[in-house]
Amino acid sequence: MTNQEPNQREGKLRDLLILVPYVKPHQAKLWSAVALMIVSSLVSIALPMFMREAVDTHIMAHDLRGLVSLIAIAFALIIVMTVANILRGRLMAKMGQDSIRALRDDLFAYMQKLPVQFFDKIPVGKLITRLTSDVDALRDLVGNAIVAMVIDSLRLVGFLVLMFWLDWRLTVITLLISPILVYAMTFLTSRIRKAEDQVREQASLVNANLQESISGIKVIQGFQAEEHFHEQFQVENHSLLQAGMKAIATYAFFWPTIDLAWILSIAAIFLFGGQWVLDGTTTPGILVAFIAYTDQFFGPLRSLSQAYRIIQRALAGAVRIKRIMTTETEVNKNLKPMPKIIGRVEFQNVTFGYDPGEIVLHDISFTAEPGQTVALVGHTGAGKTSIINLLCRFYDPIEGRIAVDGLNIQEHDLESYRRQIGLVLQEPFLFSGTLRDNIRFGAPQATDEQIWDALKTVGLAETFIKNRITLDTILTERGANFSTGQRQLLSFARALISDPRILILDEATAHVDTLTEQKVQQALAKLLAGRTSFVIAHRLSTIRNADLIIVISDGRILESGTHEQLLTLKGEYWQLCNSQNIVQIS
Ligand code: TTP
Ligand code: MG
Repeated sequence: MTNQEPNQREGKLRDLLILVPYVKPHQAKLWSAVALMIVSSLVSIALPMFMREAVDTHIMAHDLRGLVSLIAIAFALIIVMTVANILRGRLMAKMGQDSIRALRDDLFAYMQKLPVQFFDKIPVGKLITRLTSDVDALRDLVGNAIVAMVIDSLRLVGFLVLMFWLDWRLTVITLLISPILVYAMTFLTSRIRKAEDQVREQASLVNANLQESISGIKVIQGFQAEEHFHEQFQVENHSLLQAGMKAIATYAFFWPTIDLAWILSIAAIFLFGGQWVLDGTTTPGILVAFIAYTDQFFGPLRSLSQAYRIIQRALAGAVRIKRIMTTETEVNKNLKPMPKIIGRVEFQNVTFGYDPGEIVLHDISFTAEPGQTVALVGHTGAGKTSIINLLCRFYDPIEGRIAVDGLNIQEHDLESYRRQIGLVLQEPFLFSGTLRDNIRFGAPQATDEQIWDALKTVGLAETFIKNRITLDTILTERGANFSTGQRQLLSFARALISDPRILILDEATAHVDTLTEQKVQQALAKLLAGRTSFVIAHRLSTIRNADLIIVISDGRILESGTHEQLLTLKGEYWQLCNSQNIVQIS
C-alpha cells in the first residue's frame, strides 16, 4: 500500500494545508512578523532614493549640512530596519519551532497507530530519516519561506516600479541581463535540487544500514561478519560522498553565475548611464540610486529562488506526512467501540496472505469457546503466528470473517478491541524505564501491591527481593539487565496485570528452563484461567492440557481436537508427539 515513496516533485500546494491547524495558534506572531517585514521592506525600497537625493540635491550643490541631516535620517531608518529584521527573525523562528513541535508530536502519535503493514515495507532507518528531514523542511517553510516569499515579491515589484520611474532605459538594460539570472535560478537550482534529493536519499540508505548493523551487533560480531557489513557500509557511504560531491559541483556554478550577472549589469549601467549623465538625459544621483537598486534587485531574486526550493522540499515532505496521517484514519473509520467481551472467538473461512498474490492461510475455520485454551501446533512457517496476527488485527483477512462474541472485529473500533487482548511474545518488549512502568504498561492505574502480587504469581518476587530489585529499578534498553527467562516472566506479569479477556502466548515459554518450567506451568495455569487463550509452543508438553489443539500445516488446518483425540488419529500430531517423546509420557 504505502511502499512507494512519492517523488520530490509530487505534491500540490493544497497538501500544505496540513500546516494550517499548527500555524493557526500562532497567528499573532505571524501577522506581527508580516508587519515588521513590510516596515523593513519599505525602508529598503526607499534607501536608494536617499542616495539620489544626496548626490543630486546636496553633493552637487555643495550643501554639507543638508547632506548630514539626510544621512542622519537614513541612518535612523536603517536602525529601524535592522531592529525590525531582528524581531521578525526571532518571531518567525519561534513560530516555526512551536508549530513544528506540535506537528512532530502528532506525527509520532499517528505513527504509533499505523497498521503493522506500513512498517513491513519501509526500513526503520529510512522512515526515521524521512520523517526528520520532512519535518525540518516544513519548519523551514513555516519559520521562513512563507513570509519571505510574499515580502520578496512585494520588494521586487517595488524596486521595479521605482527603477522604471527613475530611468526606464537603465531598467531595460538591467532586465536584459536577466536571462543569465533566469538560467541560474531555474536550470542550476533544479540541478542542485536533484543532487540534494539524491544526497538525502543516499543518507537515508546509510542510516538504514547503520540502524540495522547496530541492532544486530551481537550477531554480526559473533559471526565475525564485521568485514562484510563494513564493506556494505563503505559502498553506501561512498555513494553518499559521490552524491554530495555532485551537489557541491553544481552549487559551485551557482553563486559565480549570479555574481557574473550582477557585475555585467553594473558595468552596463556605468557604460550607458555614464553617457546619459554626460549628455544630460539623466543625473548622477539617478545613476548612483540605480546601481543601488540593481544590487538590491538581486537580493529578493535570490531568496525567492531559495524559497522556491524550500517550498518544493516542504511539498514533498507534506505529501509523505499527510500520507501517514491519513493512513491512520483508514483503520479508525469511526467504528463503534467493541463492547466488553466474554471471549468467544470464531474464525470463519479465513484466507489471508501478507502479499495478496501469496496466500499464507487457506480457509481457516474454528471456534474457541469463552475460557477455553486453544493450542496452535505445526511446523515452522505453517502459519501459526499469522493466525495470531489476524486475531490481533495487525492484518485483515482477504476472505472470511473473524468474530468475537459474534461481532466482526473488522467492524469495531480497534483500540477498544485490542485493549481486551493480551499478547505475550517470544521476545518480550521491554523499554528503558522503571520495572513498575514496564509491568503496568497495559494497565497504568495498577497499584504496587497488584504488581507485586503479579510478580509472585509468575514466581519472580522471591528472586527480585533476594537481589534487591525494586519496582524502581531501571531497565536498561530492552531489559538487558534481566535474563531472557526473567524477561519472559515479566511479560507474563504484565499480561496478568492488564487482565485481558483474550490472551495470546506465541512461543512465550520458549526461553524458560525446565526447572522454572514447573513454576511457569503454575503461573500459566493462573494466567490462562478464565480467559480465552491461544497458545503456540513448539514444546508440546506445554499444550497437552489445552481444550482444543489445532494442527496447522502449510496454512491449512490438518487436524483438531483434544490431545487424546488427536493421538488416536495417529496423524500429524501423533507424529509430532512421537518426535518429542510425548506419547510415552501421556
Ligand atoms: P508464520 O505464520 O510466522 O509461521 P509460524 O508462526 O507457524 O512459524 P514459526 O513456528 O517459525 O513461528 O509464517 C507463515 C508464512 O507467512 C511464512 O511463509 C512466512 C510468512 N510471513 C510473512 O510473510 N510476513 C510476516 O510478517 C509473517 C509473520 C509471516
Ligand atoms: Mg511464529
